[in-house]
Amino acid sequence: GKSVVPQPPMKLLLGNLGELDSKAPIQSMMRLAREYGGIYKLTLAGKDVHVVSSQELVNELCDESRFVKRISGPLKHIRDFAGDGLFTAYNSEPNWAKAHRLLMPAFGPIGVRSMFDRMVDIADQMFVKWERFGPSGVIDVTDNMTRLALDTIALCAFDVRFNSFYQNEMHPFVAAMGSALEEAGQRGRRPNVVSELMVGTRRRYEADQKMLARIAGQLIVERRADPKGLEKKDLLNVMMNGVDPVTGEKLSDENIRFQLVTFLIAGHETTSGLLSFTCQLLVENPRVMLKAQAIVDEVLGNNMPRVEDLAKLRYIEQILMESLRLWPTAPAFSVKPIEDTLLAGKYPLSSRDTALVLAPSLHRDPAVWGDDAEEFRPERFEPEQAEKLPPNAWKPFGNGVRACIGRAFAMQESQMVISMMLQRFDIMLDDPSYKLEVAETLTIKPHGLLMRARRRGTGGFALRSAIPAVKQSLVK
Ligand code: FDE
Repeated sequence: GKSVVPQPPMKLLLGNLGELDSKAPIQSMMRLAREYGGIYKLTLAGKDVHVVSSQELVNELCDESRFVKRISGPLKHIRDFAGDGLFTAYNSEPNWAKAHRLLMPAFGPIGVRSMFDRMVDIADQMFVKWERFGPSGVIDVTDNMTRLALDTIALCAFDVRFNSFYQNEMHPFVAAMGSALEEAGQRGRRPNVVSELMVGTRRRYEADQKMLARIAGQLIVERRADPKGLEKKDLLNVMMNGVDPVTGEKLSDENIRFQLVTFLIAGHETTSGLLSFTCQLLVENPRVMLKAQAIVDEVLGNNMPRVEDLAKLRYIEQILMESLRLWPTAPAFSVKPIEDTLLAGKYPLSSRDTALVLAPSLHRDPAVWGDDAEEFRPERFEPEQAEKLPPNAWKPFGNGVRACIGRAFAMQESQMVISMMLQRFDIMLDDPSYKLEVAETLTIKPHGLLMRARRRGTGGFALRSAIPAVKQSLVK
């Protein structure tokens, strides 16, 4: 028979809106998942959202013969400036499949290997800065990682240098993107009439969108004007010159502009959050940090990392996977049934319904991850352990054809950055009593995380004292 999906009590007019902290809706949903379980329903702005977080039910939602990506909530508003770019395109829009076919090879594991040196170039800029700051300099981790991730995607994908480490103010594109994303998020929670009435906010939103389109358009114009540039094999050229084998068509300038905005949006917030959470988790877990540092020392010594080294730095990859388990920086994705169906044979879902996969709660499902699910333990992702995980238990990159195209890119970048950081520095919290606070926009990231970094080999922090002792005993 059919079962009723649990739902928190509704308030007149507001439905379940009052259950969600407007500054931290994901953390509110995580709390509700602990209270109501692996599936519950929220009525928001008159629409029902099924929040799903047990592996058993998520596994069903990942069956692409029954469920497809739904563009809902904030994503619908991000279409205002990302249009039919890959992230926000409706499944039925022809530009999705066209751009997907054109860009997949460039973003595959082989394509991103050719971007390695440019990734190192940006990381080196950040670390040189840290070195010059010295051990008493306070590093705003999320700010640094955002500059790094943004400069990296811009250089690798479009051969443009934002030079974020050479200026205090971030590039105007970043400010416009940040505030447009923020407003898109707010619009998801606000009735349309209210948004229309907020004249000042609306004007700024429109100005931000114009700015994004203008900068993206400028990149296309500059590339077209520079004949040498056309020989480059970066993403921009693939988009400008590539012909889709199926339709025999090229992408339009408008669509290329949307893709540029999309890659900058999708490629920097999520990756910078991943790197920031990883720093926080490392300083909180000295055992893991020391183990990782010993491995990095063995593989890299004093050399600059090469792309071939990454295969030997599997433990760093496991650290990133474990970081994405606890704090998946794109914390949720939505699907809808292709036709009316029963979830687990008992919960009715219609094709008008939205099911939201809540990754941070899925990634803590005790049936899969055990009693120590809250613990940071990268050994979970040792190949033999990971093989035993049930399907679709770990979904930080979304699902199926609409899964993250930037996965290999983001993982390669992050693995290199964390390895280089551990190779060169001992890191510590600026305030040892700092406790993790998670800030939410469309993505999640640590709030107020301040660190210091001491160049290694010049007498380290207390934490490091274990390593010289081991080395000495080996020498004797
Ligand atoms: C996508 C994505 C996703 C899905 C979403 C939905 O479903 O809605 C997810 C979950 C993600 N992504 C996640 C992530 C994380 C990280 C770290 C990242 N991500 C990164 C990156 C980088 C880059 C460049 C990117 N990313 C990009 C992207 C794109 C384009 C997309 C869309 C796809 C399609 O086709 O749909 C995504 N991404 Fe990511």
